[in-house]
Formats: sequence, structure tokens, C-alpha cells
Amino acid sequence: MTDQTATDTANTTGNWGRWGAEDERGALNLIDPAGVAAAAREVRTGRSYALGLPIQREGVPVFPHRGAPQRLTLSDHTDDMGMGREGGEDVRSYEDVLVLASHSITHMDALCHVQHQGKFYNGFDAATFRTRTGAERCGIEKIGAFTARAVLLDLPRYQGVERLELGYPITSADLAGCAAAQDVEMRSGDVLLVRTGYIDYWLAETRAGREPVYAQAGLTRDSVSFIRDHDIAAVGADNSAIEVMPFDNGVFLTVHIALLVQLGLPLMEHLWLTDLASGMAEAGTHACLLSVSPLPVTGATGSPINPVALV
Ligand code: UVW
Repeated sequence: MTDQTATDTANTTGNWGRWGAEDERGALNLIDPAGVAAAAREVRTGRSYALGLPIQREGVPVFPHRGAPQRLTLSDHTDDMGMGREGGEDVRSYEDVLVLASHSITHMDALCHVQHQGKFYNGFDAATFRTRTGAERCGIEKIGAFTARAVLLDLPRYQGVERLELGYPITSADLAGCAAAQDVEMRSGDVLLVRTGYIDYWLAETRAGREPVYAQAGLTRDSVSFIRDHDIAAVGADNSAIEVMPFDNGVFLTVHIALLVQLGLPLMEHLWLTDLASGMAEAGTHACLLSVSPLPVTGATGSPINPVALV
């Protein structure tokens, strides 16, 4: 497996050093404000679409090691002290505490989420990640908030199916073919949104009381050249890990290595893209403005997100 990883990574040009030795934002540096302003002028309907799934204990995809998110009540009308009572009988306040993994449900992977051969993006030493303080380099807080032009490639629509076959390996040719069929231009600094239909499948199976299968359509190592050649700033998808599962060539997190570690692209997973796809089809466009703001948790490896797309 290690040999295969070495072979896979050798043929990918990385972005290390491209924005300086201290850079921790990676490909987000490609977002050009003038290009974003031009894209803003292309907004057609003014409708916005939230791409985050609900944060709740059940009915949403949760990896067992992360556990279900917990919303726990901190104060309510039954309290006889503290915030619940301070306003006398006429006023009550309600608050809760959230306990959730930073990679819960719809989330962004920070550039410190994965290391390869001891290095994070830009060659930062993975040993600087500490249990108590988390990431010294490339934590999610280094991402900041960003708005960019985003292109949605709707692969099921391109293939004329409801969803991609489970485990379908998406190649560069698939992405290029879909972009051509949609007649949409990819520009440097774009965010690429890839719809596979997996989350629709997952939700339907779960609602029907069936266990969704593990295999998922997703990106392969081959698809990385499309992303690199178009100077994409970030990638999001409606599956669990961006990449095809089982992993391409059997190499653990192989696409994460290429995108996060080598190219420095933040990843967004479990996006809800179906309503956006319909809204874009109705509006006759495949590009939108996308605004993303991960929680600036110092040293964190990721954050729940609820990106907003404006069509
Ligand atoms: C893994 O793929 C393990 O994590 P994430 O989905 O957060 O990238």
C-alpha cells in the first residue's frame, strides 16, 4: 500500500511553496476578488440555497467513530436558578450546548486533516500537531471565510441516471465531459461542486429503514488532473469523503493526499446539492456564488459548515 501511495503521489505536481513557505490557505489563494465580483453580476434569480444537512442525532450520515451530534439543553423554563430565572416570572431564556465532532455531517476538512509521509500541506511537519492544542499549522481557523464562483457538475444528470452507480470512480474525463455537456466554463479560483446523488440514496435508504451500503461514487486520482489543470480553489461533494469508496487502487485517502496535502485544497463533504442543482437548472445556469465560513476553531482539523449558494 505504501509503494502504491508513493507511485500515486509522484505524478502530481503539488502547490507547496507556490504562495510562500509560510502559506496555510493553499488553493484558496487562487480566488480572485475581481473574478468573484464579475461572477456576482451573473447572479440570475437572487435565490439562495443552503448546502448543509440538518445537525441532529438521527437520519443524517454519521461515521461511528465520530458519534452523533448532541444538542443538550443548558437552560429552560424549568430552571430554578441562573439564566432560566433571572427575569422573574415573566421572562425565561433558553440555551443549549452543542457536542459534535468537527467532521460532523456537512463539514469542511482543514488542510491539517491528513498528513502524508509526516508532512501536511506546504511541507509543514505533522509532529507539530499536539493532542491538547491541535494543529499549529493549517488549522481550520487559517481558512477564514470566503466567497467564490462555484460550478456544479451534476454527474447523474450528465449520465441520464438518478444517481451514479455506488462505487463509481469519477475520472477527469467524466468531469470534463460533464462540464462540456453543461456548456460551463471552469475558471481559475472556482470552487468545484460535484453531485453524485449519493446523499439522496443514503437518505432514501435510511428513511426506508434499510442500511445504506458502504460503496460510494467519488473522485479518483485520475480526476485530480482536471482539478489541478483548472486551478480549482476548493472541492465539495455530496458524498462522505469526496473520493470514491472503496478507495481508488485500495490506497487509504489517496485523493485526500492529492487534494489536501499536495494541492492544498480544502474539501467539503456531505453537501446537500440536490435543491441547488434543481434551482440552477431552472435558472439555466451551472455557476453560482458560494459563500463558506467554517467556524474559526483554533487548531481544529475541520468544522461543520452550512455554505450558501446564490443563483
Ligand atoms: C475521512 O474521509 C476519514 O474524513 P473526512 O470525511 O472528514 O474527510
